[in-house]
Amino acid sequence: MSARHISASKLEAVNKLRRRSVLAGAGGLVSGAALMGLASAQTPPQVPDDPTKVQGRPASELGDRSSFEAPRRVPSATSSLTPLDLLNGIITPSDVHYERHHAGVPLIDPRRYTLTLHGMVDRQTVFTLDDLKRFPSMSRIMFLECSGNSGSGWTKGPPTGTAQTLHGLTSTSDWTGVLVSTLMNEVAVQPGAKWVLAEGEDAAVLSRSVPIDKILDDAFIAYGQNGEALRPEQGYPARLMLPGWEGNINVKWLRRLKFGDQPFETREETSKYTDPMPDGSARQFTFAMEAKSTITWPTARIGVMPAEGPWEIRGIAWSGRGRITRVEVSTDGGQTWADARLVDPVLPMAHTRFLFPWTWSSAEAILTSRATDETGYVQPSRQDLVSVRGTGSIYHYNGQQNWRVAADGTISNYYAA
Ligand SMILES: Nc1nc2c(c(=O)[nH]1)N[C@H]1C(S)=C(S)[C@@H](COP(=O)(O)O)O[C@H]1N2
Ligand SMILES: [Mo]
Repeated sequence: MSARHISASKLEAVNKLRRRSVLAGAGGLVSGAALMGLASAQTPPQVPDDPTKVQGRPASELGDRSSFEAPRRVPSATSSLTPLDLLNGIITPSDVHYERHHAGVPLIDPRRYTLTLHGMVDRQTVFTLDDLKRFPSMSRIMFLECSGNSGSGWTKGPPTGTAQTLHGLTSTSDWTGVLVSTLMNEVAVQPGAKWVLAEGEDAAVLSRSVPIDKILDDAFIAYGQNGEALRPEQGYPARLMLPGWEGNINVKWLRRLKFGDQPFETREETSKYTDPMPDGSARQFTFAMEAKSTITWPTARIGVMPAEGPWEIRGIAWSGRGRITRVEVSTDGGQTWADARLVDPVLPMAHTRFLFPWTWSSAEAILTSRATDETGYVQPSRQDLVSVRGTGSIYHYNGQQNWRVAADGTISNYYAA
């Protein structure tokens, strides 16, 4: 029988059942509020018994989330973490995009904003924001990731770590802007130019050197994010985007690009953002973020498995070197692996969702994911990563991470001995 032809008495019975199950679920809702990212359980919104009997609220100028939902970043003074374990899909809502500011968020008037291209060019040029928007535009869905993301893996992070607190310095947006190569046509870059200095207009005057090949390949200046203007936290009104490369070099509040014949050796590429190696040397200019993945459900955020039986393990994987081609999941601490299903769209240099059916039988399980990208690179175990890199680094950690589900259902961030 179709819903349209359902009898009045049957409808009444269904509604009664629904009301009862809502009440039965109420206890679970309170304890589950934090883990589901629900708004404060102490002040539940007033909901009618039967929404079909009262007029709903009218349309509005500006929307807001359901008052039952409250995904939040976890902020410190200088950065904030995306709640990866509370999100669906691959696009990070702009208001929970992770943040990393070296000297706070500057306030820049878009009417006075300019971007200057100079140095080894024939025609030094100052572009206004309107100028940038007038050029042929492009859009790209791509992740940003701070090279410090997952850095607690070097020292072994806390058992209470969640996908958000361990890996939340990464987000994916749909960015719109103009290719830097388009602007380069305007200024006539000289043949000897090999590096480009990108400089921000914040109090950190953050600056980095970018090889010209990357600039010519896919670098762009973004002024749009997820259908609206860039958020101030993401570099309003315009920032440099270097697909797949460490967050730091994606200079926000971009005010100039200077073309030169060698790297500029700025603070952020000498004393910072280099990786000490076990032999006493340091890696410099490690731009691309290597393949990584994390299970986003279940994680320590939910504390304990809700029940035994069938569940779907969910997660995200990404690589700064292209598409994710495979994600494997292990439920026995890496002894055996099986392929997870990748969810379309699978885009280069973007978060990619993976799903893995699993039955929890009230026994201990160690859940791990490992990503492979289109170059064939496989995300290493922590042990394999440390055997090459030592433990002296703070940046560029991409080791596999484990969630231990104890026999009593308790979930924790786990490291093999
Ligand atoms: N001008 C400027 N650009 C900047 C930064 C900054 O502090 N100032 N932080 C960098 C770092 S370390 C990272 S990880 C990314 C963070 O980008 P987001 O805040 O949009 O996530 O921006 C980079 N670009
Ligand atoms: Mo960063």
